[in-house]
Order: sequence, then C-alpha cells, then structure tokens
Amino acid sequence: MKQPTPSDSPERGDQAIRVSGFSYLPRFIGVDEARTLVDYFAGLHPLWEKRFADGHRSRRGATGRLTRPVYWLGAWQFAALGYYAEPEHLVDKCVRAEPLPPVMTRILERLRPELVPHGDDGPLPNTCLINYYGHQPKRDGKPPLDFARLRMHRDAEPGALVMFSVGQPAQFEFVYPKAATPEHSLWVRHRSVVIFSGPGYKDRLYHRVTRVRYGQEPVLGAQLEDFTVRRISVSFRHVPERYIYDLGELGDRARAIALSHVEALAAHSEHFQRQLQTLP
Ligand SMILES: O=C(O)CCC(=O)C(=O)O
Repeated sequence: MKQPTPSDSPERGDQAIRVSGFSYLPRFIGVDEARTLVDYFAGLHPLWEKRFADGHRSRRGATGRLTRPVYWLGAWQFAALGYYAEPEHLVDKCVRAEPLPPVMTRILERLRPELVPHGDDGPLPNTCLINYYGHQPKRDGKPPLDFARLRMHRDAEPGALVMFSVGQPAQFEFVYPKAATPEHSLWVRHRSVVIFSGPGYKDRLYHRVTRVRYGQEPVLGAQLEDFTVRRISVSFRHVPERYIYDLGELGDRARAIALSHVEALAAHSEHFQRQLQTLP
C-alpha cells in the first residue's frame, strides 16, 4: 500500500491508498456497475446552475454559472440558495430530489467496511452531487472551451465524503489555501472511489479538480447540447431528513429562487413535475 507524499507532481492513481482520513480505492466499482452508471448518467439532463439568485452579484461583480453542469439526487442543493453547511446553514437549502439508483446503493453498501476507519458506521449517504466534466467542441475555428475543473472548496455536510469516478483520469488535489503547492495530488481514475474525512482532509484542507485528461474510452454522455463529457464524478453526502424540503415547504425567498430551476428540471422529470404540485 502506498503512502501519500506532499508534492505538486500527482501520484499515478493505480494503487490503493489507506491513510488516516483518506482512502483511494482504484477499480472498486465493477466493470458492469460502471457501465450501468454510465448509462444512467447519459439519460440525465444536468443543469448549468447559476451561482447567485437573479439580481444578486458576487463581491467581484460576477453573476457566473458553475464551472460544470451538475445533477443532484436525494436532495438538490441549488447553488443560488447557498449550500447546506453545519452548524448554521441548515434551513431552506435542500429540495427533495430523485432517489439514488440501485447500482449506487449497492456500491455504497459494499463500501461500509471502508467507511469504518473514517469513523462512519451510521446511515449511508442519502444524497449526491453528479459533476459532468468536459468541453464544448471547436466552433467557427475557435478552440474548444474546457469545463473540466472544480474550484478549491470544502463540503460541510456531516461525516466522510465518498466520491465515485467514471471516465478519464482527473487531477484531484488537497490544498491549503495560501500554500504554493498542494499537500496531496493524485490522478483519480475510471471506476475508483475516494473517501476522506476528519480534521485534516475534510476540515483543514480544501479540495479541487485542476484538469481531466482527453481520451476515447469509455464513451460518456449526458442530455446536454454542445458538450462532450470526459469524466463524471459523484460526491455523496448525508443531509438529515428534516432538512430536505418539498418545493412548497420552502420559505418565500428560497422558493422564489428554486422555482425556475425546478421548472427546468420538470421539463424532463416526473419527480420535479410532482415537486411543482407541492406549491401552495
Ligand atoms: O470531481 C471530483 O472528483 C470532486 C468533486 C467534488 O469535490 C465535489 O463534488 O464536491
């Protein structure tokens, strides 16, 4: 088993790593399971979510969208509502979303023993974020636009974070904000699982995706116009059931922000059509 080394040259990602607060499990997802996941992801209509509610701007004046299209299961945390974060950002953050497909639940069940060293022997995650990384192909002689990165951030749901990957390898890094080099950098590969937890990897360090390789296999897709998918990751989290709301249960401001997103999702999802019916 390999030990991680602080470095700006990423590890290859072909061997398992199990250290305090971090696990990397290459090939944990079976070949057939990966195919089922890829088919499932290809059928979804991800959203290019806006980071701010209409009329609001960041301190730097940008109203921009997320760096990549996304789809949530279990509970949708719309970026414009701010994300669920314990201990204080709990209410009006999560709208009930479609359930996890059985293939995800099966893989999570098999991961239970791997979660124990992370202090997680409670309920399995009930929600996840699906990230689609890729590019918009060349148009009119212009170079392709790459959307295969994720800014440095931390996630504040309780417990360990579990992440599945399919597609091309991604450079995944743990970084301390003001440091010149990442503390841990590795290529996260097709069918692998990453788990991290605790005061080091989850609380002190931030994580990010800096690039995704190009390649032919496996072929990935999504119901997206003008977008070639190279990698899909799923990050699982646990949100207490009492903080997952039907659209109609949200407070006025949150409901107004979530409505246009839910309408967009309802164009392709019976679940979100039913969510619209919960409006008063
Ligand atoms: O794509 C990845 O591997 C990382 C995803 C992630 O950091 C997140 O969903 O919070």
